[in-house]
Amino acid sequence: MAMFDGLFLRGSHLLADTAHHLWFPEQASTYAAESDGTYSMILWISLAFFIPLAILMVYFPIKYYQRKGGKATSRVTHHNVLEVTWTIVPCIFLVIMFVRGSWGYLDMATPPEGAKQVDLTAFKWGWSMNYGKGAIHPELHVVLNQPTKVVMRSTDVLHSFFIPAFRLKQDVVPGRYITAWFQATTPTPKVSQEEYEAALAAHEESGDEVWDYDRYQMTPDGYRYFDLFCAEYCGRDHSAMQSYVVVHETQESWDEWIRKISSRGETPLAEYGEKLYQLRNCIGCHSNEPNNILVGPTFHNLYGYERQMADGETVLADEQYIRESILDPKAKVVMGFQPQMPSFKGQLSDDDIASLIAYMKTLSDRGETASEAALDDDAAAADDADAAAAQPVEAIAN
Ligand code: HEC
Ligand SMILES: [Cu+2]
Repeated sequence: MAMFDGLFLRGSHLLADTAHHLWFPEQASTYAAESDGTYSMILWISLAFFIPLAILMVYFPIKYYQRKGGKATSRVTHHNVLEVTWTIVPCIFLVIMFVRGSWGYLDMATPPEGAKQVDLTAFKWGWSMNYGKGAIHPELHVVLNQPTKVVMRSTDVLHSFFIPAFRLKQDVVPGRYITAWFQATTPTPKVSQEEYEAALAAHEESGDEVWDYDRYQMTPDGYRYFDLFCAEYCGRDHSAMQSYVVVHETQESWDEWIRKISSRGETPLAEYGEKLYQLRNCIGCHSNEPNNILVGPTFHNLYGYERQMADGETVLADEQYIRESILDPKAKVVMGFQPQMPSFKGQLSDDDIASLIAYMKTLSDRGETASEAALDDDAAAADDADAAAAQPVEAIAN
């Protein structure tokens, strides 16, 4: 807001700069500087009032303390000039804070025309970004200097979408769509090839299942990133509800990444299924080891075994059952568990589900038994998926 920058920014800019280096993270979006400026202005005004007042509150009782038997003094009830001053002056400061805060808020609340849209789903405990055409990923990828609009929803409880470097924090309230926008001004480039290979080697050696972003300071594709946090306490793994923001320098680089995540390509089903197991955060609720029960049952020896349902029914965990468990988790609830699993309807393609099932088979000693029948089932399932894809609106509403 240029006209207000002139009015209010100048004075607080120098102080904002100091504060910025002391306690703010990097400013990486168009409105980060304005946000810091407003914050600093309010901070310094508050301190300018608080410090003298606190000193006087200590000093006056000491200075005017009357011992017993002292002479009575006259009572002062009024001093018009003083009272008018201490009303008007703070009022002016309050109006300045309000106006500047409102301008900043309006700017943040109004996505510019033509902003690129990303659909975001927040869930216990992770983030899923839908870029359209089946490109779904937990990382948020955007293009430098291009406004991005994030349309958010939550599948369960209240979460809060927070990117400190962009000075963007927005509650994601269940049951409604919520929009936020930003324009990134600092790229997070790809690391050098040597550095990337070193990280890949270290990852290989560690034997870790999941990529350790903090340790390598890059994404599994070798990009630097900004942090994305959940800023609203939302349950057991709230503190792990993080994601990563990559700012591509060019549209081409972004396109290339989207192509890379869009499809399985030549990757074998089971291998891709394992990747989805991590990317779609099944891993947050389901382990793949024997006897390791998280929020949901382990995938170890799930496929091909009889499952006991909460209503007493017994079901064989075949393709059909697993597919239903993923698309409509509440249809059959496993004995001893809460119906906490979100539906992945409209979120996983049929190829994705086939991949996940193939992965579960590798985790089960009965993985081979039903694989003949599976081929037929998969074909039938593919038809279902095509039908579902033809109704995207319904899928999203679910
Ligand atoms: C928020 C936690 C959560 C997430 C995330 C989650 N699940 Fe579940 N899942 C559960 C719970 C709890 C159950 C058991 C209750 C039920 O049957 O609904 C379950 C049950 C299942 C079952 C049936 C298991 C059995 O023992 O019979 C399958 C299959 C399954 N989930 C697959 C998946 C897949 C695939 C993903 C990832 C795409 C996933 N789940 C993500 C919580 C979760
Ligand atoms: Cu959360």
